[in-house]
Amino acid sequence: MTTAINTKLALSVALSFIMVYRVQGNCTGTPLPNTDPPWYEPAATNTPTLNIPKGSTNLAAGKPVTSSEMEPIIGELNYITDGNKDLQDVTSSVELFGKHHVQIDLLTNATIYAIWVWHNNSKMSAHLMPNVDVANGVVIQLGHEPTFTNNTTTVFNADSDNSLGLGKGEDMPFGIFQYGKVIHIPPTPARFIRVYGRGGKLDEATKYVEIEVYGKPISGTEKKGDK
Ligand SMILES: [Ca+2]
Repeated sequence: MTTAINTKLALSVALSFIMVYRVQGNCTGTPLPNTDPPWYEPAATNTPTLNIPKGSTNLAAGKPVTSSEMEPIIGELNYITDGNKDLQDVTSSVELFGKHHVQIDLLTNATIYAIWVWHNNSKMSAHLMPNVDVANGVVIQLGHEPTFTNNTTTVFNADSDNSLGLGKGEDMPFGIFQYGKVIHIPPTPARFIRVYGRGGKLDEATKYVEIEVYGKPISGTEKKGDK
């Protein structure tokens, strides 16, 4: 009888020890590595390097901006090319909702080498920490006419489920932070640039702070604009 009790007691103590060990292991052990592939590209945490031919400039500076949404939720469309990239400044960015595009007329035919896009989140807080919000489904097209009906080139497509109807893309969504996202492209002739969006990780709002388009004008093709 005593032997049976001792055996039972020993088993109980052993079980308790195992339970304590497991609990402690769960609390203080090394976390298991997250093996899920990243679904977005983390934002740059320093100013990115712009690899463009000598003599290239930001051809979008001060150029006219139009959109599929003519009444932004907050801000004015021309904030996208006004040169103000301060994420904390409420007059630096324009907010659009749902599926949309913004379009810049470079007012010249040009050869384009890179596009640099700055987003914010709808709370104006993307300067505090990278990747709190992620730009989803961004598609960038270059074209020669404002309607983008012919001869357009898609140079970036992160719309993985084709929710914008422009075809599925293989590019990654990207984290939002103050240094923006640089997209280098093969030299591409264009006059117009369209940037599509459909919100971010946090909500369906897209907030554009600035879009820069780096290239070289093709001489003799400059047009007069409102600005
Ligand atoms: Ca701006």
